[in-house]
Amino acid sequence: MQTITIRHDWQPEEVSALFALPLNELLFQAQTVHRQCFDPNEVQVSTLLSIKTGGCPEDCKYCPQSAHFETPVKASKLIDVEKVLADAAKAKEAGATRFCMGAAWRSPKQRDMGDIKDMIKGVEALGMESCMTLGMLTREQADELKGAGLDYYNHNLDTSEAYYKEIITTRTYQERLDTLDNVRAAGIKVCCGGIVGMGEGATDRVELLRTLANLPEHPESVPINMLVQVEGTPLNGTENFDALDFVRMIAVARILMPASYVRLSAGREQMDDSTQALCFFAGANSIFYGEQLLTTPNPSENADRALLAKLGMRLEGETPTTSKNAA
Ligand code: SAM
Ligand code: DTB
Ligand code: SF4
Repeated sequence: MQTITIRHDWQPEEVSALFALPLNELLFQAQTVHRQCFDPNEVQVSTLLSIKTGGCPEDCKYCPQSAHFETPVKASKLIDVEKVLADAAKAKEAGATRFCMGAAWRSPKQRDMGDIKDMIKGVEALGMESCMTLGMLTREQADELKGAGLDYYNHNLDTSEAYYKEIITTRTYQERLDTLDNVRAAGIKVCCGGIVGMGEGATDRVELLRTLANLPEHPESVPINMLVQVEGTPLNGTENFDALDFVRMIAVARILMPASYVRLSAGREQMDDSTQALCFFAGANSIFYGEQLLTTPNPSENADRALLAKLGMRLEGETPTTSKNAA
């Protein structure tokens, strides 16, 4: 079997050339790489929960949770540990293997760290993987979360460094990279990706994927989000992003980061089955599972089970014979 090469020296022209391939050629290359590292019929599923919603001091132009914009999201405090663990148990029952907890913070406050660590310990005790996304972390905070048993930290670069300034003014790209370094140094697995459909150009998509692939280590998980447009956010009303360009984004991510999980993330509620099927063929092998993302809708578990059954796919960890989606 051909050995897979993990590269960290992707050049702009090489990545642009992948995007420019005829779609069939690009999909064939991506599926070939995918099969060298993964079972093509398996999908890893994580369930999301917003543990602290809205009122965020950051001004990310896509986000309904920013306090800078009038959106339908109602702000609330950090929710109780018991409620989080009850939701995690339900997600496990439904088939999720990872529970991802998100907070609308610039960075966690020390006073909240006790509850955060209890949530991590509780999720681990259920036998699930834990993931948190809480904003920027210092090295000390990353060490503290690692000490509680945290498996993954999600912190997205969102777009290219050049376009970042158009989207967020309250923090820098370098601060995002510094948090990723802190998470990595603490020994936590990295979940890092971005959003397309924010009015960025093709070069910004090339640069986002190139930045991710040229990190010292590839993120173990790479979420590719399609912008979910929410009333009141500055990006609401942006021209819809072409579905096949989204498929290309997944395929190039797969080729650049062969051994990483590429997550078909936000935006599935607005996508038809054929687009999602093409994303899986392009190398997506992970999704958010459960009827809510953080504040916006996601397909229901039943709808996803039906889609996976139609595609002859199964949840990671389920054997073909015990697959609940066969029912
Ligand atoms: N506040 C923390 C932060 O920004 O890192 C954690 C939560 S934040 C909501 C997590 C990620 O959700 C963002 O980095 C962004 O990539 C994604 N996101 C937020 N709003 C979105 C939207 N409307 N459409 C697609 N993705 C979105
Ligand atoms: C990621 O890349 N996408 C998720 C998760 N990481 C935290 C969040 C998507 C949020 C979509 C908008 C919302 O539901 O508020
Ligand atoms: Fe706050 Fe995160 Fe939303 Fe930005 S993406 S406004 S940091 S919750």
